[in-house]
Amino acid sequence: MAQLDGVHRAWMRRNAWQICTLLGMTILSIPTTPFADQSPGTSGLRKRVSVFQQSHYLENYVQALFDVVWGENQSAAGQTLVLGGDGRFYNDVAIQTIIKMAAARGYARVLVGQHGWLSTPATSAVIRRRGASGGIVLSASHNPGGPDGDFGIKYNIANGGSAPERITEAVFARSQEISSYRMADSPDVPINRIGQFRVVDTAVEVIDSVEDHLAVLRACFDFDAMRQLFARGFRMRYDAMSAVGGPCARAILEAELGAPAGTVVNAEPLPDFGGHHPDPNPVHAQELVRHMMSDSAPDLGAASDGDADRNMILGRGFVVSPSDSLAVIAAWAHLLPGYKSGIRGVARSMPTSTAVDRVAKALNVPCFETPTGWKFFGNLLDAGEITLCGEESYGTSSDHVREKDGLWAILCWINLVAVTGKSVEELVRDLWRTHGRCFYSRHDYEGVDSGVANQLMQSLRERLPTLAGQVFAGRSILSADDFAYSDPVDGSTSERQGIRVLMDGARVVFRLSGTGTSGATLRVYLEQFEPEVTRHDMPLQEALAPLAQLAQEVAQIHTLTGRSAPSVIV
Ligand code: G16
Repeated sequence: MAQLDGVHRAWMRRNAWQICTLLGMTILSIPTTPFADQSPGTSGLRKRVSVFQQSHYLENYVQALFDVVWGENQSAAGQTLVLGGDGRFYNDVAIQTIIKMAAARGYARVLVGQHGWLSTPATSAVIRRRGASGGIVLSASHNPGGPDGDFGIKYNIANGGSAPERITEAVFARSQEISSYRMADSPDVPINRIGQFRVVDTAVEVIDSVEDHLAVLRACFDFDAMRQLFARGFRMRYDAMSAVGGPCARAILEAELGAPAGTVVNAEPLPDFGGHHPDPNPVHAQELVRHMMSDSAPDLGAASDGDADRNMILGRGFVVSPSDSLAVIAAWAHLLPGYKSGIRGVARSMPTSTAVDRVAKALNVPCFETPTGWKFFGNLLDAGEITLCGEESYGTSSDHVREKDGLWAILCWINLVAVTGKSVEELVRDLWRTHGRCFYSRHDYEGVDSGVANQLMQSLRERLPTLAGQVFAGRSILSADDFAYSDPVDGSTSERQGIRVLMDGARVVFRLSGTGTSGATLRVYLEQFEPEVTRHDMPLQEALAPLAQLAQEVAQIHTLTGRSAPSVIV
């Protein structure tokens, strides 16, 4: 190589994998047949671990992905891939497979998080800071892990955000026709230590899994104010749920901000999340909720999920709904250093409550309503249309990365407590007092037979034109539709994104989850607006009981599924 001129060197790099194949060196071409079930859901391909453990299953998907991103038989010469996951069972095996496939594809560099760990927001931060062409996140997010749990794979593009539907759909289409995949025949890379390695012509760099993320977060917040807050005796508990958020939370909260050791609990990432269901909501983070409701509760409670992009916030004896959390952050963002010149706009997923809409209106900034799925925020963020976005499913973030970011949201709250002098509960009550309270809850009917769930949605769709004017559970329906979204930036459209039933000051939304791995989950989202302060203390489910009854009747849930009550209420 040393004797070759630049043109030849570039040609050799571009064609590295073909050359290796020709010379019978280290690239294997392995015959395979398609798997029919590789269609991705709301956020990547998620399946049981046992499904991913089938021979060729992961390899087929990665080959299809590379074929779509680079073109069939085209090399990724000169490109950088970021690779990591939430540390769940099978993460380590999948990482080695993907490193070898990336080498076979001719990537110049693969940046792997140490131990194979990179949270979803950290992956986004690494892609953006290091100019990578994309990244692979190995995670099934909040789904349980372990040999009997779930596994998942998701591709993020050069802006650091999840691949849009046109890419994920193309990957599925390609996965249905592939007949072989290529991978380097090389030993495993020791990913537990930071260092540089080589696989064929690819430089594999094992990087610190929190450094880039931390650097990005530092630019958003007033670390001095937060340090002083902890020094004054402010106390919190952060439950990392034995998932990948632990190391970063410790590095920031305990090492940088001076929170006492032990502030972060369940901080060690474990392949089975220590048996936890790593979903930060009052149902699955019960231990934290109990602690926050007890006499020894600290000032703030927080939790994040498997890949640390979701978050839950609690005050002392007080649960903050994710929709309210987004609205509070939007209302006070100008007090945070990264947003001191104000926010350009906000976005929320359609089923998320309209609390943030009211704040946006008061701030005179636009508020966008997108389908469920973080990927729909990407264009709006890139185009500078919005600064903040969030979802009812415990996701909140800003334009500092292109993913939701659990730790970012938690730091927002700590920083806001520090600079306003208000408690978590006071911040939320201020929101309600100023803008009215959106009583909001999601009722999930899990494990419904897929055929029955689809029939229920179909039946609702067919009855849509007749619903307006009808009365259910004593409430008159004003209008009903099937949410469709037209992306204002690229004009792409997404239809059939959920049934909206509107009443005066209230709303019920029906949709099927796109992240489950067995059966179907019917999600019913209930929202009741209450401007009257004296009624803000009504127990949440009591305030929403009439809407829950209406939802049952409109969608004939009991008749069609046999379920008279949801299995999970968040
Ligand atoms: C994913 C998506 C979110 C979505 C959530 C729930 O989150 O990124 O945008 O709100 O799933 O989706 P569904 O209601 O279809 O189950 P995560 O944290 O699982 O990646």
